[in-house]
Formats: sequence, C-alpha cells, structure tokens
Amino acid sequence: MQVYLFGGHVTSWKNELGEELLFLSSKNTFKPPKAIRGGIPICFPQFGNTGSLEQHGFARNRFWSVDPDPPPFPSNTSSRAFVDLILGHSEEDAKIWPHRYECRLRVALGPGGDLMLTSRIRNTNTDGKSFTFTFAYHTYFFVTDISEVRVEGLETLDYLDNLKNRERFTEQGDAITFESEVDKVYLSTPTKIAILDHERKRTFVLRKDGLPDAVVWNPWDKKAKAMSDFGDDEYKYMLCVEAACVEKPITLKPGEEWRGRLEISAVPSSYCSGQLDPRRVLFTG
Ligand code: TA6
Repeated sequence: MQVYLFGGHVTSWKNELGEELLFLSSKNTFKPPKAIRGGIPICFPQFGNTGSLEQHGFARNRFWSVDPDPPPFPSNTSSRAFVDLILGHSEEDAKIWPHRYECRLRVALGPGGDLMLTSRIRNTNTDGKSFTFTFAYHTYFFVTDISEVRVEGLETLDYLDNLKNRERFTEQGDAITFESEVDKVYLSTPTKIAILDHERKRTFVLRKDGLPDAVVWNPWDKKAKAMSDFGDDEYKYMLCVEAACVEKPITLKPGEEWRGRLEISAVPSSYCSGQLDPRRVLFTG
C-alpha cells in the first residue's frame, strides 16, 4: 500500500503475490497542484463539475498531513496496517469555499489484504453556518483488458449520463460491459458491487457505506488521446468505479460529522460471479 500526502492519495495496493491492483498512469508528472492520474483520488468538497469549484473539488490538489490525534475508531475494525491523514481549511481555500472543516481519512489494510478507506468530515464552522458537499472515492482499478470486464450490481438502476447532459436513464438488466466511452452516475446502488476481470479470473468486490451512488468511467480512445497525463492506449487497462455521494449532497451543521467508507477486496472470480444479481442467484440455484 502506498499513500501520498499530496491529495491524501492511495497510489498502490498489491495482493499477496505482489501484483498491483490499482491503475496508475505512466504519464503522471507528479507535479502539484496537478492531481495524480490513477490510484484513488479523493473528490471533495465537490464531485465532478456540478458546482462552482474546480472539477472534483480541491482535496486531491492539496497537501494533507498525518493526523497526530485521530478520534477513536469503532473497536470492530481490525486492520493489519493503517495511516490517518487530515486535511483542514486554509485561508486560501476559504476564498473559494468559505467554511471551516476537518477532513480525516484512514487508509487501512485488512487482515485479508482488503483495502479500506474511511473518511470523516466534520463541520467546524464557528459562525453557525452549515455547509453542503458531494464526495467520491475516484478509484482506478487495474484490469487486464477492458473489453473483457463486466460490472455486476448496477443492473436495472437509474443513472445520470455525463455524456448526455446528465440526462436520466435506466440501465438494462444485464451486467455492464464496455465497448466505448462511458461516464455514468448510478443512483442509490446496492452497497456491494463487483468488477469481474475475466482474463485474470479476478473479481474486485466493493462494499460501501454512506456513499449511495456509484460512478462508472472509462475515457476510451479519443478522450485518452486528449488527456496529457494519460497514455493513448491506457484506457484498455483501467476502469473507474467510484463509490460516491452525488445525487443528494450532504449538509452538515456545525459540530456534525459525516462518514463515508469503502472496502475493496480482490478475490478469484469463481468466488463471485452471479452472486450479486438476485435473479442470477435464483437461476444458478
Ligand atoms: O468520474 C468521472 C469523471 O467525472 C469524468 O467525467 C472524467 O472527467 C473523469 O472524472 C476524470 O476527471 P479528471 O478531472 O480527473 O480529468
């Protein structure tokens, strides 16, 4: 596991065989304030370009620090290793987002090698003002061949299509596969989503809490060429499935705290396929 203070950004997560599980672009410049392309960018206090701030907010473009005194975590969270990071308000950011806040992030490795990210955002305004935000873990999964990948758990859900002015549609009833650019915000999804990498017989299982939505993104070839920090054919080896809170922004009064948790495990595919879609379970008996 590798985490940068810049952006509070996880850039590497490997399995017990030392195989990398997250995609990180070979075209990264690692020159702040430019966000890191790949890994797990934190989108806060704004997801996408839905508000007045820069795309995906500013948390991914700021230097976080190691949290010297994180509030206690519920005792039932066992982890092999973890780090606590914190990002707080600054005079600079107050000019664009006039709020006092504490954004804490614990990045942990579970006993089985699962990756767990827990964010705790507290409103520390002293002027009695509430604030509202959207949020996402913009996770880039490393896949063997995007055309052989399928996502289960989002069937029949409504989504906002970012390629069609955020118009609302309903997804078809089958697992999602990829043959062109996709940029969709799935609404009120199940807490469990699976990404099946057929070639590698590997399944990523995402479990999320406090993050009702899920964004699915692959830039495909044209957008890939247009991004300076992304290789022309790198779209073949990545898929973003982002645990998010987009449709219903979160509002916190002073003193209130929000928590958003993501747990990712990478398991052999035979373990998972079809277990997420109740109809499939029915059929496969
Ligand atoms: O999460 C999907 C998305 O919002 C896409 O619209 C695309 O812009 C992607 O994020 C990457 O955004 P970035 O600002 O990192 O280039």
